[in-house]
Amino acid sequence: MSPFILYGEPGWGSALTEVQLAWYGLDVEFRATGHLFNDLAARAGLAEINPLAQIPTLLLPDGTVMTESAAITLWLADHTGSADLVPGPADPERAAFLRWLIFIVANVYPTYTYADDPSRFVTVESARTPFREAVDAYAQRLYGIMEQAAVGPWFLGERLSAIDVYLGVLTLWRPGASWFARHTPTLTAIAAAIRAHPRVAGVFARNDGAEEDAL
Ligand SMILES: N[C@@H](CCC(=O)N[C@@H](CS)C(=O)NCC(=O)O)C(=O)O
Repeated sequence: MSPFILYGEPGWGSALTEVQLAWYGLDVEFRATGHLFNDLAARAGLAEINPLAQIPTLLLPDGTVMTESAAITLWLADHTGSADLVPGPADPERAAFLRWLIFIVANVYPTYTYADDPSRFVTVESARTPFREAVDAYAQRLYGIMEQAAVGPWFLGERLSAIDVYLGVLTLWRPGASWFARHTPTLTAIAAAIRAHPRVAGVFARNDGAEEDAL
């Protein structure tokens, strides 16, 4: 029996956690939820564990339910005692790490929450497309800010971190690979490097191409 159970879908946000579990060599059972927007039964099933019906949802070895990818990121670093992906309190990159981790989950990730299925938030049908376009444009502005902040060769500089894992996954999504390549070359290079990293390349291969750009 695997000590961790990860609810997810290939290419979705669960990949953030799946990559980190693989990085640390932690054994996990992956349970596919089904398409959370198209399949009501999939939503209802996951909602029994996570009332928001979002992925990643992770069951810890003691049965505790963990949600929120950033919280899981910090918890896994504590659990493993490793500073590989999360700079420790005395690390000079700690402040930048925390800033950009929270920037991603507080600013970038919600643009997908609101624009993936605008009908959940916009009752007037004719307003949904312009709403989605506005939210997607805001996301592009956020990625532009991250592009300016990226140091290279990894986001924080010489040191790889979980921010790079996020970039490897987020750049699989809207606005799509060609937009990222044209407008955010540094983020694109970081994403390519983490996806090719021998420690996690297999997990990225399982998740790459699975998520429709169109979501
Ligand atoms: N704040 C959450 C966001 C998770 C999230 O939005 N995941 C998406 C998949 S990429 C999801 O489950 N969407 C379904 C929904 O919003 O109903 C986190 O950081 O883990």
